[in-house]
Amino acid sequence: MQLDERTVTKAILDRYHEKFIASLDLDVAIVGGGPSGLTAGYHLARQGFNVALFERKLSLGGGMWGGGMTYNFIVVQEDSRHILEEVGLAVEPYGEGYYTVDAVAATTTLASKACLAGVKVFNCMSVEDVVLREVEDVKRVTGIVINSSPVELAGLHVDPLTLGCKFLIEATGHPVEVLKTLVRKNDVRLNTPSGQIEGEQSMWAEIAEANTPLNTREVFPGVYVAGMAANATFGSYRMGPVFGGMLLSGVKVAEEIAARLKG
Ligand code: 48F
Repeated sequence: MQLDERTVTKAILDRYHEKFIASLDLDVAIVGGGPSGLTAGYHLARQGFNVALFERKLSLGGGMWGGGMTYNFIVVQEDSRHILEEVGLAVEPYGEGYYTVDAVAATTTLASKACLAGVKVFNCMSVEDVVLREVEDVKRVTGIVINSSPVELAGLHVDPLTLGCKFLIEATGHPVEVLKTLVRKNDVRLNTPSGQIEGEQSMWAEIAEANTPLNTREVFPGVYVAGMAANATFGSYRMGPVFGGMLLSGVKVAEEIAARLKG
């Protein structure tokens, strides 16, 4: 065979086009490829749902690569270690109730599992807005508005494209970026005490970890919050390089959305 560069180009264009077209009507759009988004994606895609994940950066993994302050180990607790063990990671006990995991192994494994389970990953792609519709007199998010990250970073005036989804998972971490856009641009109330984003509080790992799965829920018709975004939305604390809550949140949001998609 003679290697023809034009065939390489066509192969890439065709495959990306196929993936894009297959993502026009998603069951679930996940925004953010950190640990909560990846875990949610893996648990949804393995059940056969049409799931895509949008990540602004080139690499998946969000804030998990660097462990704590670039010392690249993460800590998880007893109730979440099984999530990492199930995907084949070595989880090492450290004292009573603490477990450590290599941060790079955890990040790459969660990313790999999500991809292999069938999550359609759009890296280098930013979600800049949502699509709103009134369904039976109730406003609901029915899609996402995306743009290429280099366009966004360069501040170029290029219009975005739009994809449809039954559910959106807001997993953008500390900035809660997509939900912020929703409340800034629209006269809407969230399912939070103030109806708005409550805002993240300082470090209190124990409370924050307990709250992350509890705060993982639907905050607006069609929109679930997961991971650190869930805590920031409901006004809870940050927790630093303890990742149990992120993983439990990813599993919980997948279970809740799967039940609704099946129901
Ligand atoms: O921050 P991130 O890792 O979110 P997470 O899954 O996990 C939080 C932990 O990493 C850590 C912590 C807990 O131990 O406090 O911070 O909640 O990943 C969020 C990802 O979302 C991407 C961003 O680049 C990051 O990789 N992201 C943010 N906004 C957008 C986005 C956007 N508008 N479009 C696409 N991706």
